[in-house]
Amino acid sequence: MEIHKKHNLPDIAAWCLFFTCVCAALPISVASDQIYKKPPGLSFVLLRPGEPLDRIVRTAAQIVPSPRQLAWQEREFIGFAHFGMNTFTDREWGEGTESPALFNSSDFDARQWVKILKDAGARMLILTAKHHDGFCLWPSRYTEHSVKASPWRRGKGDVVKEVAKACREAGLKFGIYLSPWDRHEPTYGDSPAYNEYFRRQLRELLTNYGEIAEVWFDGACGEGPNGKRQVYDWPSYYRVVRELQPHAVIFGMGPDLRWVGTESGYGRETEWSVVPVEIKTPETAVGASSRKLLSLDDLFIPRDMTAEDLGSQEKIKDAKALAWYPAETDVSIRPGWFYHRSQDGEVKTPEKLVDIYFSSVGRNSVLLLNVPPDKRGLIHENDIRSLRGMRRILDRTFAENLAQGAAVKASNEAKDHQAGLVLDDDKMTYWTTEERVESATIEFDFPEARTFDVAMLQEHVRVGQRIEEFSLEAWNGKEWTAFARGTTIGHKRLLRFPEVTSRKIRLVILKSRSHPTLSTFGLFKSPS
Ligand code: FUL
Repeated sequence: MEIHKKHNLPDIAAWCLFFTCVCAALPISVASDQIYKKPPGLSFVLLRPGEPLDRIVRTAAQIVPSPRQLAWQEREFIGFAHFGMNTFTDREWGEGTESPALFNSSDFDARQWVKILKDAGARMLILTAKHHDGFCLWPSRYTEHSVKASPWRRGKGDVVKEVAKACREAGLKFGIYLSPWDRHEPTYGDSPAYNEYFRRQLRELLTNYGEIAEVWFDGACGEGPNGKRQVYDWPSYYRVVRELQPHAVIFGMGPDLRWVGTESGYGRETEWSVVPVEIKTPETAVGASSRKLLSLDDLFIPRDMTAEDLGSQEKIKDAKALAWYPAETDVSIRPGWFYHRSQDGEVKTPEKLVDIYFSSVGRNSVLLLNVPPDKRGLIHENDIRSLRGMRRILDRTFAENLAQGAAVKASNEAKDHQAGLVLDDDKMTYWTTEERVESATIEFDFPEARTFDVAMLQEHVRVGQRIEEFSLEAWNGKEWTAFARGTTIGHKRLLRFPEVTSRKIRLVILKSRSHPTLSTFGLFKSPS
């Protein structure tokens, strides 16, 4: 169990939740008292077998993101750079037999990558430090198959270092993709030996390049030269990450972030950040360290989470454990992940990228957009054009929140959480209802009629994700008519609908797992 320094839940509720859920399932000795000095906000709970559904739903509504998950979520849009041996061989998956002599960029400029992505709105950049072919973009001590054997910068270059530095200079976070599948490394398939090799490489990357904010683990696995299938020791990889970069989130085959389940850029309409997770039995995992509180890291078993419905009441009712495990949506600006000249004419249009933004960031996910640098070591002009076009549309769309200036009132308000707080710019303030009030209405009265076709809703996910169903309605002088409907909101929900002109609108929260919260409400008009 992860203990956070934040205390997001009402103290008593958090204490009880923690106690019932964790102690019910763990050996009592695990619950050593020094752990309980401060009730934590929980990102992970074990459920007691046979727990009634209403209790499970209430528990789910109180699970919160860990500080590192929250920081990641608030970044919203991340750049991805697939660059490596495949850039030069014109392939997507190398075989590991490629000569390092092929790796050579004439105009390599990491600052250009970072500037382009930052201008597009990205707040972090993840680099493929090693893809499946095993070629390392940094001069690893543990292999010769790296930039140091290449002609680029006469073998003295380090792509990871240059990209990390460019990110730091520009104020972007930096993340690494390190492929566990390695088609070059001779120890691959000899599981203990390769696990050690992989951990050493992780250590190099997490030690020598400053802050790393995300570590991306893909699950691809194959056989080594010995004909044996490699067995990855995931928990030992997580331990290296936690030790060296405790603020980094682990994506994919790790316990912090899940793959949304498609590479199209389109997330789910209904996207719960709290979902059932597959775990080892706590008794097996606890081992000898009875004084140590278990974290999800100790118990986590990676599994396929690509189904359409992951977090509905139907799905959580038989769960053994629930965790805050949000979705990251990866997609490439081109058909391939790596640069291919033949795809220069197939770069996604600005309009397509905007649609992807609405369907990822706007569906309670984080967008991870891959923009692969070309053989020169630069982002191609066509990609730049599309990114600039996307940014222009987004900037014009979100230039003015047309809900500002409205008189706001709600059917119910908790003390210090007035309805008007949804219009301030402070992400820490929010509207909520009194406990047990799980459906509510919040009304916006404008001084004059306003025209809009985009809505933005944000829950205050620091206290959990709760809203299950809502509608947006406009007053036409006689009655309320719905112009948009939705299910989950989470960190951010963006909705597009045919233009509406009205003096009065309302958000109706039809169903919520606990008293609903809303930290931001916005109405916008997209450029014609
Ligand atoms: C996949 C890899 O096999 C692709 O080459 C790419 O890196 C993508 C982001 O992840 O699993």
